[in-house]
Formats: sequence, structure tokens, C-alpha cells
Amino acid sequence: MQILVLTLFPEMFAAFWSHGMLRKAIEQGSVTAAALNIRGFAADRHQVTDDRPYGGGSGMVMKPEPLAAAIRAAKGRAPDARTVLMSPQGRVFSQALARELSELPGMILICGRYEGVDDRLSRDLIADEVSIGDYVLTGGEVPAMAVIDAVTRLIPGVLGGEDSAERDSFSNGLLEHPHYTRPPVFEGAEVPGVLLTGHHRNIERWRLEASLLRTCINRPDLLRERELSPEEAEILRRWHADLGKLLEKAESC
Ligand code: 4GX
Repeated sequence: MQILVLTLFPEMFAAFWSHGMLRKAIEQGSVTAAALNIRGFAADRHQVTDDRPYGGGSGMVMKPEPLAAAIRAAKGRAPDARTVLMSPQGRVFSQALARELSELPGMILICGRYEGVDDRLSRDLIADEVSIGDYVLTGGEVPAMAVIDAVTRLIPGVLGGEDSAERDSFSNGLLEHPHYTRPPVFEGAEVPGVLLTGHHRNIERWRLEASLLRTCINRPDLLRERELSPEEAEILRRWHADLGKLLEKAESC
């Protein structure tokens, strides 16, 4: 996948490209990545990229000409890439959207600053708008990094161990079960005994129950959006029965 980022702060991406999974993906040729400075596309002597809003009010707006020139240059380098503006008005980012974007040949991610970009840009130069969530940031750079991270890890061959279902903790729609490593006792807290038995069926069953319980407690919205497998339905029915019995006992005393 070809990734181009348009930003006023391209230096922010240098460290991002050069560590961890993304660095390996670039080294092995699965990903190419570059950040282009929008300022370099401003035609005037002082390379101005922002201006005061028509109609008045506080804050600045990104001028359309430098951005349009930057997007056209990026499209010249990556003709098949989708242009995506990072914006609070965009489609809310999710694992499903990450999967959709991971199937593209390229992405041109546009990072706005200030109050945003001149609205006349959006017409044909911006194909998509993505928000990483309902909170206010100071620029699109952090959102672009979040999108790049979530998307590139889904590209086949980028993460070790090829098992794409496995590398995707949201793919089954549940939160992950808890994880433990050595030592067996940490500050008095033990690792759940079943994980030390080597009994794989029991371990899988314990992990599924722990996933369901976590999801039930922390993110019930995820459970409502999703069908239950027969095994999951059976686990929930058993909890229901067990809790029912506990309640009966409590009421009788
Ligand atoms: N998810 N921001 C972008 C400037 C801006 C505003 C409108 C384009 C259009 C954000 C988010 C986010 C703050 C980044 C405003 N650029 N972006 N910036 N949440 O809050 O993506």
C-alpha cells in the first residue's frame, strides 16, 4: 500500500515511519510512506497556508490553493490512492473501516489544522472524510497515525503469523480475554490456574468466558450488535441460571 500524508508538520511522521511494525512493513516493501509539507505548495513568497475566515470569528482556515496543489501532486505520485481528510465531520473510524481501507492500493491522508479547510475543497479532491472519535484535537496528524497503524497491520504479510483472524482482536466482536506472563505470582496475585494446566480445550473455554464477561461488563453495546454462537449462548444461559439461583437464596434469607 502506498501512503502519502499531507501535513504542515511532516517531521511528526519521521519517528512514526521508523519504528516497529510500520518500519518492518516498509523494509519488506508491503508499504511505502511519505509525509509532504503542504507549505511547500504555497505559491507566495512567505508560503502562507492559512487565512482569516470569511464572515468573521476566531481562528484561521486553511487556504484552498496550497492544499489543492498538494493533493494534486500527491495524486500524481499515487494515482490509485483514495484521498481522505481527517476531520471531526467524517465517518467514525472502526475496525470495519480499517478493513475497508486496508484493501485499497493507497491512501492520501490530509491533515488539517486550525478551524479546518476551506469547504470548497471537498468537492472533487477529497473522496472520504474520517474521524477517529468525538473529541477535539488540534490537528489531523494524530488521527492519521491512528488510521495508518490500524490499517497497515491488516495488510497481508505485514504482521508475523499470517493468521488474519487471530491478529484482529475485534474480528469476533468481543473484547480480548486477560493475558498473563511470568512470574506465576506477582505482588500476591496468581495467574488463573487453568492457564497453567496445558489443557487446551479448558483454556479456550476459559478465555471465551472471560471475553464474554469483560464485554458484558465494559462494552455491553458490542454484545447487542452481534449474534451469539451456540457455545456463547450456552455460557450466558448458565450465568443467567447461576445468578437466578443466587438471587433466590438471597431473597429467602
Ligand atoms: N478525528 N481534529 C482536524 C482541523 C480540521 C477541522 C475540520 C479538517 C476539517 C479530528 C478527530 C479532530 C480537530 C483534526 C480539527 N480539519 N480529526 N482539525 N477527532 O478533532 O479526526
